[in-house]
Amino acid sequence: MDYSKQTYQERAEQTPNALTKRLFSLMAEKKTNLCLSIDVTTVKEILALADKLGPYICVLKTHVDIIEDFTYSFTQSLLELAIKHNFLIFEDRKFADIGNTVKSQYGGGIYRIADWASITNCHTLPGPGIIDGLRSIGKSRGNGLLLLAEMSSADNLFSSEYTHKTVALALENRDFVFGFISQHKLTDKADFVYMTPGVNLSTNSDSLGQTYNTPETAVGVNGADVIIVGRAIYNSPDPVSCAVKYRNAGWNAYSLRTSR
Ligand code: BMP
Repeated sequence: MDYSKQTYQERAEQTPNALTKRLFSLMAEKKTNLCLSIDVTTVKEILALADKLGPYICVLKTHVDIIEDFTYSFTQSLLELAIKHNFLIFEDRKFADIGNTVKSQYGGGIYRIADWASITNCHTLPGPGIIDGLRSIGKSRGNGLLLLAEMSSADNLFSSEYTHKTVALALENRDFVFGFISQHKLTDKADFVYMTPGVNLSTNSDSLGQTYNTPETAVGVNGADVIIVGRAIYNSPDPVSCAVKYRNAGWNAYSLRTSR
């Protein structure tokens, strides 16, 4: 069945995956499919933006290794905001190494990502061992993994064969893999979550190869469940009204898609 026409609430009720259930439920409750990509570089900026924009987002996506004044206590403050505003934290780490190495990168080091980010992602280039390594750290904590199946950057090297093999890996590892970073909905076979970066209402590229679609294209045409928006919101002079604009655009596209 084509579940892109089902509501988030219906998909929350059907899925056996606790993290997917939590995400779709909070999206339905808050009426938002907006993930804020918070790529600013100081703890103060991140926490201030997360507190202001938290009510309008379902997921907050971080790049923890760009934070200049990172301390582990920052992650605890972020978790408090995630509870206060009911959003999930996604560390966009894009792991890409052998299973044994990603275990240490995910669970250890100064970031200890697995302790505070319920969502992370990886490339599938190394093969299934990367998923096994990440699962061995994340599954017992209730975390979930997204596989990078397509990217938004121009002339990227993701072939359709690579994308298909990535989907196959996801299907074989559904106990831990709950979705994709992709530009399209990739299968009707399973209830995966599709998160799509490269979303902007006013431009279709940047100067370094990023390409953008509108929320209408990403959600309405290409079947994304969650839109990921960064600079368009945090560089705006009024991030709150801008986040509301993207939240409404994403939600309207979803409402149209599910009512067709
Ligand atoms: P922006 O909206 O400012 O272009 O940011 C997009 C965000 O999504 C960045 O954090 C980037 O690392 C991430 N991203 C992307 O742009 N394209 C992809 O294919 C995968 C990503 O994770």
